[in-house]
Amino acid sequence: DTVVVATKNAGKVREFAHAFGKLGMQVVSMFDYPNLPDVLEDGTTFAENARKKAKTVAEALGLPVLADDSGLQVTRLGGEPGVYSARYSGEGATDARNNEKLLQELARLTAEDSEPEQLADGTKLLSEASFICTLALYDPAAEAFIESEGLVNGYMMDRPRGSGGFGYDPLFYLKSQGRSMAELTTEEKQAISHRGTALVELLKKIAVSE
Ligand code: ITT
Repeated sequence: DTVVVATKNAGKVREFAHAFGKLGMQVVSMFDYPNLPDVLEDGTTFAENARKKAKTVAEALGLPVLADDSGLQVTRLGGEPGVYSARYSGEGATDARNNEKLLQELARLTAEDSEPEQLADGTKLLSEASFICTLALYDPAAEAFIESEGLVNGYMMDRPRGSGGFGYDPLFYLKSQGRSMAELTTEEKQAISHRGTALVELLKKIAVSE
């Protein structure tokens, strides 16, 4: 009834706790295992990093462990920040600094684009973008992975909107919702997000493998 998630990201913990809570399961995270060493995320793909986090922690604990590697890809920034999403603003990166850095990069795009698409309130949509989430579940007894991926498409805005979610959510606009990702409830975000989609996919694969 307990799922170990190899994450130190409080936003991810909240979303996994919400999703697994609905299935009657509890989530424990790396906040509950403060003595485990950090996993160096040096992979070149989301999948590689997710596998590395899941396997390292699963072998340390001797339990099956789920890991999430995710990020934002901005089309007009050549897919950046991508696998560097968490470290976009450099040493000591925080969500706030990463968003600040992204807004600076987007401001450059505004200068290039004289007629960006605008919302009714004047917010500019500066680039297409996607959130991507790769999940890896590693079972050390079986020495086997189950993996899944989810993606959601949207647009980068020139100013933040909303206070929900985490990370880059306040800058990510969803035309289908007429709102930013940070203006959705956890439940609404789960229904459409990269993480929600990846989780549904993973649960299907687990059901098939059992
Ligand atoms: P763990 O590795 O401990 O899980 P992390 O924050 O380092 O935590 P990642 O390496 O996967 O996680 O980096 C993900 C980055 O992408 C991070 O900057 C997040 O803020 C951002 N991100 C991921 N999912 C997001 C979401 O649903 N909404 C907004 N930003 C998200």
